[in-house]
Amino acid sequence: MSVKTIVCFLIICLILGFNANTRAQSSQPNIVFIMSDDHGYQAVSAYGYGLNHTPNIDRLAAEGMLFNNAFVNNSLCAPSRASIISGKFSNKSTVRKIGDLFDGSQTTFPKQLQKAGYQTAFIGKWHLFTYPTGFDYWNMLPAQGEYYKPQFIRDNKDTVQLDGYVTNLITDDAIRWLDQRDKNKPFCVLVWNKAPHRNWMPEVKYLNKFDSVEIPEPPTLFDDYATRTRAAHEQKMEIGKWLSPNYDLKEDMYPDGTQRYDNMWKNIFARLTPEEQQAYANAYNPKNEAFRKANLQGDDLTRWKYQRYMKDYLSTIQTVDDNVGRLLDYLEKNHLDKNTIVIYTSDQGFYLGEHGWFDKRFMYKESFKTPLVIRWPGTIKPGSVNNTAVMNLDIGETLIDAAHGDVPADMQGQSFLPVLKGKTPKNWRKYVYYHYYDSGGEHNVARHVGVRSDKYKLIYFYENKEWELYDLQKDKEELNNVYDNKKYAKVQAIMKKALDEQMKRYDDTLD
Ligand code: SGN
Ligand code: CA
Repeated sequence: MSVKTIVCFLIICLILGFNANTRAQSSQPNIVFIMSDDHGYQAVSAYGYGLNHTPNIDRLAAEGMLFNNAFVNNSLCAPSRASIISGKFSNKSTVRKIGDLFDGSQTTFPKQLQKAGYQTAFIGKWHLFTYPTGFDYWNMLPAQGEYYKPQFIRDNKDTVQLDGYVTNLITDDAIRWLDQRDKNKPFCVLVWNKAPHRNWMPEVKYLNKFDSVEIPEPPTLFDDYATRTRAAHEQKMEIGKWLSPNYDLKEDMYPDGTQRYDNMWKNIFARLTPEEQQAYANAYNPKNEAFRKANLQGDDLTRWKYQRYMKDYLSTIQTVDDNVGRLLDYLEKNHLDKNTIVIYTSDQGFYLGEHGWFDKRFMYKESFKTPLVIRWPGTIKPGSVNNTAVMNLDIGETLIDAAHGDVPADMQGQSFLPVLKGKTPKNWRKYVYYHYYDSGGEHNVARHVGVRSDKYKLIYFYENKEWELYDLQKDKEELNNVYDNKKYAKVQAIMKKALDEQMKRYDDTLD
């Protein structure tokens, strides 16, 4: 063989090898899907609200795409999760309300990824009341899970209780699984946090994180719901009225246990080690002492509660962000970052004092819209900001699409892979359909359906037979209900027709 032949042969090998490599690199990306519980977009600093600083989630946004219009179909934990996993609206996902049993025999996106050759894992808060299916490995929190010394149910159904703080433990296990996975297969790992869900228990190191700052109040903290229908007046989620002194606001580390929330707090506090309890007492007692002395009343008291609520809530997010950073570092150190899609989102948005509220459930923007940030080097242009109306139930189809798997016919979302590539398809949805089914109960939010277009939002509280219509361009805070306003007669008719069409399309009814 001449030298020339050998050189040619080597070059051909190199080209073939390079091609095989790039094929392997780009054809089936790995997936790290991080989701938190009740993380409002206002508390992701990349969204620009100035409440806190989340450098690691922001890094994903800087290197990937931030979605300004990501919505959920039903702003409650279990229903949203069921829709994400199954790619279906609540009437088809089998979970309309918390406590409904998720039918794990249905088609789901993790199962489709498995069929496409992926190894899949689930770690963290599941909350679907049947065991996960479609995962090669799972390790879930029972029900809502606990912040401190949490129990986990492993995929062999054993329950173990671990010392430590839940957000760190979930990521520890995700990293452990990543380390021992089959390195010849693409992977998809769901890392689903409990934080920042109520009752907002910060990690000890962040107990004093926001002591010296004043969290800016939203302009609607003292909303009077002037133009709204009954539902907004009758809810039970006002910060001033419905947050409990100990369980929520940590006003007393050692309550006497006579109230329901006292007992809940006592049980939770008992999970902390003596050192952690001492750290909590040290952090809160002086502030609580000053609070008692001030003897605040009325709006001043609400303002204080807002500060306490927000500081605890934001502190729990600090640990979430740290753990996003740990996962990103892991990917980089293991040379996985280039060929891995990383998603950060929440099961729904959350009220951070807007309209005077905590919690979610309503189709108003703070709980309807959810944070969504996706990084995928080589496919998503770094620093992209996207305004396409995407939904929680699109994520699964998008991932199947990215993995070259088969999208099952019964999934009802739309793959937004083209959007990630910078092009929104012409036939993209014009309306986002919403249905909240869980009436009464803890926060007393009436059932409602609705549609949102780029310009308007129509909501029908069907238990009350009352309608609301918002002009989203003129009324960004959705404060002025223009339903039955003559000027909007045409819009009203169009939106009502759209609602009918959406209900028919998704085979949904008002029951
Ligand atoms: C618990 C909370 C509620 C919350 C629901 C649903 N109360 O019941 O405030 O709305 O979870 O949250 S608590 O007193 O038990 O903390 S969800 O994220 O699971 O939908
Ligand atoms: Ca939730």
